[in-house]
Amino acid sequence: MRMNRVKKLWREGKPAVGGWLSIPHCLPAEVMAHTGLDWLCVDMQHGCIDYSDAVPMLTAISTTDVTPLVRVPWNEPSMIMKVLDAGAYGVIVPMVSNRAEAERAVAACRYPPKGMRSNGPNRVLLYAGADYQKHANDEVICAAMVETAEGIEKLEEIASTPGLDAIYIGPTDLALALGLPPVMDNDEPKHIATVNKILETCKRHGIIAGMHTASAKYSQRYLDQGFQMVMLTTDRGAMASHVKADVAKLTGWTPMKPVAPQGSGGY
Ligand code: 3PY
Ligand code: MG
Repeated sequence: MRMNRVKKLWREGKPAVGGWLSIPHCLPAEVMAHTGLDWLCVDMQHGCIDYSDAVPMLTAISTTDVTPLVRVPWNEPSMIMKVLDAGAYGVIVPMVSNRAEAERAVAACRYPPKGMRSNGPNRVLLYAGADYQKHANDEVICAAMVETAEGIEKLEEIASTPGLDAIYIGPTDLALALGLPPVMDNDEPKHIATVNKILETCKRHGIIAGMHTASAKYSQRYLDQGFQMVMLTTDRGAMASHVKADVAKLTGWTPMKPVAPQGSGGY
């Protein structure tokens, strides 16, 4: 089976830095796959992306060794299985709040007897190779997002779910769950304490801690702390911030005022 770069890095005790895709086309996906990142996540929850967009995006990523991941819209086994069949080497499952939900996500990622994934690899056979089913249970990443009040409360039972590879933090939903404004790179003491607790819990249970950020500064902070799955930038965010920075450099003209200035916590 073709290597899962992220799993390999984790087995070597190294971190994996990734990017986020919310633009529904193969070209930004391919461009992002040539930037040095270890993984890219096709965001079907909040990105403007449906299944027929996701498939060519996975194809574009697979022209490189970047690990293709999908954030599914919800903890729904049929969609988890469909994106894995289409070539995702892992899923990020939003809003996982307890052991039963974590088990449901894991089971959808694993072939029997470990789980309930139905056999029907499609595009993934072209990407991974003919021995895919033999290795898929070990190589496919199942990451559960902890970002709800119940998930924070039941962190211990989620982190100890057999077969779960990682807990990935959604900082803005986490902030809302803590009664804070939905800020992505967050310095609120309550937020920092919860993030630290999730990291410590993941380490104790021998699973990977993942964090979503909106800047290199915060990515570096979480890497230094020991997060092994860190999201650096998004296609949409990178495009907007790069153009805005260039616009600000020019003199001798008056740039248009943006109609919708980007707030915090956007994608
Ligand atoms: C959040 O901030 O809640 C996320 O899910 C980030 O993707
Ligand atoms: Mg979220």
